[in-house]
Amino acid sequence: MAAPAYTPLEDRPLKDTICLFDVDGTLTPARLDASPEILDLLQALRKKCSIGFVGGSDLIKQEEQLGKPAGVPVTTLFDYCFAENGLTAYKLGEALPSNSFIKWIGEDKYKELANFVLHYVADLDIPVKRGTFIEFRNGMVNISPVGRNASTKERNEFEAYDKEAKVREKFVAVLKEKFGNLGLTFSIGGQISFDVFPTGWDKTYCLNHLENEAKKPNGIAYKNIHFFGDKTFKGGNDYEIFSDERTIGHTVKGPEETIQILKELFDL
Ligand code: M1P
Repeated sequence: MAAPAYTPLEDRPLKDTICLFDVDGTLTPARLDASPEILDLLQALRKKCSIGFVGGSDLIKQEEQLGKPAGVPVTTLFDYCFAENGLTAYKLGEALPSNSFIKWIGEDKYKELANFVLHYVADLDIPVKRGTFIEFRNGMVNISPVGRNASTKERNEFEAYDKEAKVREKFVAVLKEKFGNLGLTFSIGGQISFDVFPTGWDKTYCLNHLENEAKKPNGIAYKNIHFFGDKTFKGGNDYEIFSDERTIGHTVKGPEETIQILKELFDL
């Protein structure tokens, strides 16, 4: 596919409508590539309204899952690209202001948090420890008592141990007590770790960019913001944006259902 041509946003028939899509499980099967069918449908939709994706992982991942199968950069496929929930953002191929965990928290407070975490891990008596107890990411830190270098077997064993010993729950309770005033969210999502990020830096973060757009001269104030996601249940990472009063939420079981709903809603 050549980089798709597009009509200026303000000239589209539904110019105050935007469709935002989660990536994994919504535009693509989990961790896999987008199909030619959904890529074509998105370009047909783009003729009618604005389109964007909002993914939790970084742009490299979305490039692999969306851009590579289309054979063009992902930033040419969507009007808005929101990687890491919008901490990295593009509008019509141009970068919008970015943000990061370290910018937000500052070096001094981060050092205090990291030092405390490493001391706490050092004092933990758990069956196995490996390496990388703090993984520093752009939008968050990920903390793991066993360490992110754990093998698959060690992961499974830690997960089973943690169900009984509640290592992560207790760790999070202590951190909330000590650093609760910083406005951080602690989220136990996976097997061996928990994520720490500023409260509100979920997928609703990307809506800030749309609000900023509306304030620009000739900027569009989107009246209808459709959001499509598969993890829209409480505790799922689509929940906050799905239930936000600024969006019209759609729950899908996978890309096939996204296609079906888009065809019905937008007469495609
Ligand atoms: O997607 C859920 C979590 O998956 C991983 O967690 P773990 O390594 O503990 O299984 C991490 O990528 C984590 O950040 C993420 O929230």
